Order: sequence, then C-alpha cells, then structure tokens
Amino acid sequence: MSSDFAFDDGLIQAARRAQRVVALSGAGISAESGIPTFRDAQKGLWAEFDPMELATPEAFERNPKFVWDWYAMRRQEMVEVEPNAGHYALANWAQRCSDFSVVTQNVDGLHQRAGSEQVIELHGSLLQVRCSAEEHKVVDDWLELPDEVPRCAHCEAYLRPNVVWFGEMLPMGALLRAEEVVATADLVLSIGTSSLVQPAAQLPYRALKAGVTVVEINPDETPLTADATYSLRGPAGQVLPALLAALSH
Ligand code: BJW
Repeated sequence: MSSDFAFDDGLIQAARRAQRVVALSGAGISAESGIPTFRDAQKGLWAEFDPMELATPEAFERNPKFVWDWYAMRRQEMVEVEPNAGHYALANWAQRCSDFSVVTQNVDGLHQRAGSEQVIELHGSLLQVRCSAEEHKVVDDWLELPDEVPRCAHCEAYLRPNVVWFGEMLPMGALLRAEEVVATADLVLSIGTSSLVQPAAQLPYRALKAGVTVVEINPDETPLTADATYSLRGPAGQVLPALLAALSH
C-alpha cells in the first residue's frame, strides 16, 4: 500500500516491537464517520447551543427536556453512522500484539462496532440511560414521551443519558484501569482529542512519566504536541491505516 505519510524510522521500530499498546481516543476519531467533534459547531436546530454548556448537570437541572432531546438527537445520529478506517485500523492492530486496549472519551460505541474487544469508556455510553437519582441504575428500555423526560420506574426521578458531565466523577473502575494500562504499556497512541478535558488529558503524561513512547495523531496541534514522543499531523482515518501498513513492510 502506498502512503502519503512518511513515518520516522524510530517510530516504526518502536511500534513494530510494541506488544502492550493503548489507544487513547477522542471525538476526532469519529469525525470521519460523520459525528461532529465536541468543539465543532453543532448542526441545524442545535447550531446556536454550546455543547460544553449542555454537558453539565446544571443544564439538565434547568431544562431536563431540552438536554434529553439533545442527547436523543445525538443517539439517533450515532446509530445511523458506521465506524471508519481509523476505528478498523485499531481493531486490526490488536491482532499483532499481546495486549491492546482502547481507552476512549467517546460515548458512541464505534470502537466496539469496529471489533475492538478491550474498550474502556471513560465518559460512559450514550447508548445507555440511567436514573438521575440512583447512579448505578442503568435502564435498557424506556419509553420516549413527546412532552416529558421519561422517569425511573423505581423512584420516579428523571432518566438521563449514562454519560459523564462536567463536574461529575468518572467511573472509578474505568479510570483506574486506564491509568494502569497506560503506565504499563510500551506504546500509547493519543488520537483525535483536544487534550483539554481532565482527567483524560493526564493519561499521556502518566505514560511519558513511565518512559512509554507516546504518539499523537491529530490534524491540529494540541497542548500535548510539544511533549509527545512523535506527533503525526493528519486525519486518523488516513494516518492509522497508513501507519499500520508501514509496520507490516
Ligand atoms: C481529528 C479529526 C480527525 C478533528 N482525526 N483528529 C483540572 C484542571 C482544570 C479543570 C479540571 C481539572 N479536573 C477536572 C476539571 C474539570 C473538567 C475539565 O476538564 N474541564 C476542562 C474544560 C478544563 N473535568 C471534569 O469535570 C471531569 N470530571 C472530573 O474531573 O471529576 C472530578 C472533579 C470534579 C469537579 C471538579 C474537579 C474535579 C468530567 C469531564 C466529562 C467530560 N464530558 C464530555 C461530555 C460527555 C458526554 C457527551 O458526549 O455529551 O466529554 S465533554 C466533551 O469533552 C466529551 C468529550 O469526551 C470530551 C473531550 O473532548 P475531545 O474528545 O477531546 O473532543 P474535542 O471536540 O475537544 O476535540 C476533537 C479533536 O479531534 C481536536 O483536537 C481536533 O483537531 C481533532 N480532530 N478531526 C483525528 N479526522
């Protein structure tokens, strides 16, 4: 396969040797599937609303129906799209190592749909909802109502998407596992994230501190760029398949 990308020899050697690989992913990896990144302007009806302001418990308290509908629209959008070449490249990369984990900030389930098996979801899943009063009561089935937010059958509190909003704690088990896999990896890829949202943004630094090679893949520079061992400029759906192909030559 010919490639528009020229990869550093040191990177290729390190990636060929790597047996414990972790891919840290953000919204950018799903951009080529047609899901807008978080900091992109939202489309249509929602264009005037800032997603950073809707992804908060305060927004849900102020106007639960509005926030519920925004997530319902995004849930619909997600089931209509497909994983892209970047998601598939990561699922295929796993075949060449003894241990491959995806640690994702995304809530869209596209890594799992592409075939990745070990996926740690740091910010929850948009495909699930839960009771807003009982954190661990995840509900598989709910009835959409035209004028109201559906309620928990057990306690009558509103249901809400099972995602992590600003100011909320991440699922502790997921965060601890993520910290462990990055610190014991021999290669960490940071893909399609603005590297701004904590605590996910700390994970590459934990890897660097442990002496792990960190490769950033993003069309734009981020706060991680200057510190990453290698920084590759380009869309994940092109860079990842090209990098994986280069490992096999
Ligand atoms: C491409 C591409 C292509 C485009 N290929 N790339 C320490 C210091 C300061 C603040 C804090 C701190 N610790 C905690 C905070 C507060 C806060 C925080 O980080 N704020 C920052 C904004 C400063 N963090 C939290 O509140 C977290 N909770 C927490 O820490 O609890 C403990 C605590 C609580 C209170 C106080 C202190 C401690 C929770 C964070 C939850 C984030 N939730 C969201 C919503 C999820 C549900 C939903 O989807 O609606 O998660 S917000 C949003 O941002 C979403 C994303 O997962 C997350 C990250 O965004 P991401 O993935 O980086 O996307 P973008 O859009 O920002 O960037 C896309 C990138 O892709 C860009 O770089 C493009 O260039 C690139 N790209 N096309 C590759 N084709």
